[in-house]
Amino acid sequence: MDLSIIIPTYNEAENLAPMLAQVFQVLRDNDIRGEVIVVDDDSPDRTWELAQALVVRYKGLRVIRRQGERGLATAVLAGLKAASSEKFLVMDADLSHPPELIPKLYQALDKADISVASRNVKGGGVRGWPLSRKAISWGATTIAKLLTDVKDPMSGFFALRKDVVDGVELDPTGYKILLEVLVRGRYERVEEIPFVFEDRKTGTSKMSSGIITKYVSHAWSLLKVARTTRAQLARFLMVGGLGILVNLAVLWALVDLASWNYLPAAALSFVAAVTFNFAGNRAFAFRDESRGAGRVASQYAKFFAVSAGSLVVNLAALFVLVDAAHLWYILGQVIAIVAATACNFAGNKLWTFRPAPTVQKVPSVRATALRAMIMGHFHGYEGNRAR
Ligand SMILES: Nc1nc2c(ncn2[C@@H]2O[C@H](COP(=O)(O)OP(=O)(O)OP(=O)(O)O)[C@@H](O)[C@H]2O)c(=O)[nH]1
Ligand SMILES: [Mg+2]
Repeated sequence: MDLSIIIPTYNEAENLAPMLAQVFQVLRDNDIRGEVIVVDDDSPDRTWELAQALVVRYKGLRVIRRQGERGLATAVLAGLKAASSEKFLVMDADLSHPPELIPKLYQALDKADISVASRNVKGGGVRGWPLSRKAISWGATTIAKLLTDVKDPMSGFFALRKDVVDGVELDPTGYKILLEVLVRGRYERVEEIPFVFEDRKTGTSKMSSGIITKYVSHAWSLLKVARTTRAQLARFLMVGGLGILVNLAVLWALVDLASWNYLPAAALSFVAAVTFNFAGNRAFAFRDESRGAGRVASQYAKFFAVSAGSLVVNLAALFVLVDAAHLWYILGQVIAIVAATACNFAGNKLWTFRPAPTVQKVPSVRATALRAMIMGHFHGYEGNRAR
């Protein structure tokens, strides 16, 4: 078996037969040995019954009828679990996704781990969408850009190798399963293949306002774990924002409750905020899971140095902007804060929380041979032979 095609359906009785005819035709024409898994959530229009009736016509058609469960993402996951090949493809049943693209997505997996039918690369697009739908899609994609570099992470038409998701815990509450795979999956290369999304011709849409709120909460849960620098920066800024509150709260408590002078109080509240930011950035922004008191202490020292350095950058920039460039000091301070924050982020990303070197790789045969030759040369004998 070369490819497992997963098609989630809900009330797609009108589309399913022509859709499957096209899919199996494409597989035959391209010599792809494939299975098609229809995952239906007990549709009221009995799509599952129609699918089961078609099993005799199409060898390779399998039907999963889920009862008492509803949801696109969980349906796709159920299909992935049941799939029996090493390569998976996911597509909609409503003929929005042209089956002719299946071979391209499949072949792309020779070089890539994930292939995406993309509306947002040259040659791709959407046809027949009203402006409101385009606006929603644009908003959702903008949020998603924090999470991944893929241009169309909202696509429902994509293929992947099994190892990308094997053993990876996916969160089935999400609606956009590709986005989930892109954030949590294990992969190196993604290829995007342009396609034009056709609006569904028949059947009813499952788009609703509930889907938007669900999407926002899904994106939020992914933002907490995404590995892109943009996501790290977003989390870093959130921690920093809370850090300002910690600073002010400690300052207020020391001055107002403990009657400290405001200057030593400010020094201590700076230390408190840096400590808070350190913990928040380690756990949340950079998700550093390294252990050991020594490592944490050295990270804390580095973090403190970067924070102090950023303060110096802030003051130096402010001085230059106000004194030399004659800017209004408030505007100067805004620019100086941006510069200091950038230094702070870069310093901590590249130095404080730089991932610890992973376990050394097993040396390659060639490297070992080369080393033996060099050592042999130095010691006056050739490799291990003369021993
Ligand atoms: N099994 C299952 N399939 C679903 C569910 N919701 C949607 N689908 C299927 O998932 C695919 C995509 O859903 P669509 O309703 O077409 O979503 P969309 O493409 O964003 O929006 P429209 O094309 O405007 O309806 C279709 O094949 C649906 O039948 C669900 O809860 N369970
Ligand atoms: Mg659709």
